[in-house]
Amino acid sequence: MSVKEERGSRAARVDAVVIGAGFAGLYMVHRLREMGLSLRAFERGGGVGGTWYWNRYPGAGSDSESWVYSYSFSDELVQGWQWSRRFPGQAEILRYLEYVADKLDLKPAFDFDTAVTGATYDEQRALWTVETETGERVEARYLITAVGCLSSAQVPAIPGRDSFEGEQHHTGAWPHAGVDFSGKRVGVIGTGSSAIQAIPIIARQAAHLTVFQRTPQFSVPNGNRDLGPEEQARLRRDIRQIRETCKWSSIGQPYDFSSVGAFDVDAEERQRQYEANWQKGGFEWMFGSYKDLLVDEAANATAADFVRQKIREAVRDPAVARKLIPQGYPIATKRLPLDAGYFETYNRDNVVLVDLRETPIQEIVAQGLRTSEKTYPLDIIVFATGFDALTGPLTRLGIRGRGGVTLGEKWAAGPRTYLGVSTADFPNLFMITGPGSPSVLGNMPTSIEQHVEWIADCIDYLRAHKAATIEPTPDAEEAWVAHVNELADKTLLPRADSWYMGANVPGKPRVFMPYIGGFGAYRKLCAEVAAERYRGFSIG
Ligand code: N01
Repeated sequence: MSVKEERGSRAARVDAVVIGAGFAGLYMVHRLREMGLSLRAFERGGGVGGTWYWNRYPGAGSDSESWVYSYSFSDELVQGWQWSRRFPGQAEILRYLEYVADKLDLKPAFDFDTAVTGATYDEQRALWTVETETGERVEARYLITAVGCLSSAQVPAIPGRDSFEGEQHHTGAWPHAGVDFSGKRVGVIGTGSSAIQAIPIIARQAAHLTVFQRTPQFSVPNGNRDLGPEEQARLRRDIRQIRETCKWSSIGQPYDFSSVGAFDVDAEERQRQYEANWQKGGFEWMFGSYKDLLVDEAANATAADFVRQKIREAVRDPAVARKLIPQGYPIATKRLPLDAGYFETYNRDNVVLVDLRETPIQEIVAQGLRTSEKTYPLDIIVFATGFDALTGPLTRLGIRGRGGVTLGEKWAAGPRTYLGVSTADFPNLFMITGPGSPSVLGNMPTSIEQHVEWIADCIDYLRAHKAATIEPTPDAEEAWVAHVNELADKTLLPRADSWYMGANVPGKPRVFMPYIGGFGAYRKLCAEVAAERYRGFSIG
């Protein structure tokens, strides 16, 4: 049977449509199937994996420890898998998701290579009609997006891009066959997390690397290492407790969060603490050091100064170090990257740093990239320029709610949701890790599991009560949006031009999009909403 015929035989009317086959979509499909719902699931990629299907650039991997960067809902899945490294690379994470998909037999539920191009709500029948790029239309009671937060690649509109005669790739749409950098002159645009992972590796492979930096980034060593047999055994023994800690922690991680303020100790002790945590590596450097680094400017400055000094020590040429040292925004208000030898890479003879604040990009030409100073001849350009975060993956689906209004229209001044999982005038639409939920501020699998389970329970409730629809009341949504903003304003995070703020996408409204009240607190709140018969929702 051809793929087309097989698709043709699939149901055109189902209980639920799920979009996406990453961590979120796989678990959602599993839960809905277990509940006995009929469903269709669409994935624009050729296989499972989501983020890890697309982001195959050199050095791509997770900044969450492997043993928590996975599902916790099934003991069998947990015990049947062993991670090799503290921070897993892209290939290992993809293998893990393949393992889960095969173990739970999830692949047959998906139509791969099938992008959703639109979804329209029919108010009379309380049904969604989902359209795909193959021209198929499927009707469903529930529409569930599992499209990730960082899956809509942002390629800057630099004049002349199409005239470039070499290869050009965005980190988030990397060729599956890989890119051969050997003997090549490579340009990387951007210095965010993706670039900071890729640059040390590309520098070792390429003949020459030019890094085009607009904003210098703070970065902390990841301290990655192989997991030895003893650590593996300890993790297997303690994993339940570790995962339970994640579920109630502020960022879905099992860290030893500090309860001490930066000025509760003297400068010498601070230095000792920062250094000790620096040697351990990972985000604990931030969260394990002092509790007030994201809310107190002076406390934050002590951490920022520590990293600035580390950059000075790592980079031999003081002029290059000066360009690399971030100024003008508090540390970790742009998402803090973790690295393996990033700053040291600038000591290599084959690496040049171009400060775009001094010499901005003018255009891309056939043979390379021209700044206001000169033309850099290049064979390959890597766009490590990030994503239209949080809202982009949703608005591009072409979802139309009541009255034909699109999500993009409704969110023209910034995303408006209730709990980050639903939005008024879009009944029975559930967004896994949508804007207004903690999502990207913590460990994604922890956030995803909580949302999937909450959505599954909600659908169960609706079916048990023979209810046709659920959607937030405008008042509840208004209050949630205000709450999300109010919490963000108590922190330093809105101070930076970050993708959390939409600042990396020209014309995007400047609004802090995720919920920063803490993952554990959010989980509790969502549970209370459900227990109070879905407080803030209207059920029809
Ligand atoms: O994207 P980014 P990313 N001209 O937006 C620059 C997650 N992630 O793909 O700062 C020149 O952070 C831009 O400059 P500026 C993680 O949550 C996780 O690196 O806007 N430069 C910036 O330097 C992360 O935060 C992992 O001035 C331009 C860079 O491009 C998120 O994904 C690994 C430009 C974009 O940085 C996004 O990371 C990787 C222009 N026109 C990613 N436009 C792990 O867990 C943009 N830039 C390991």
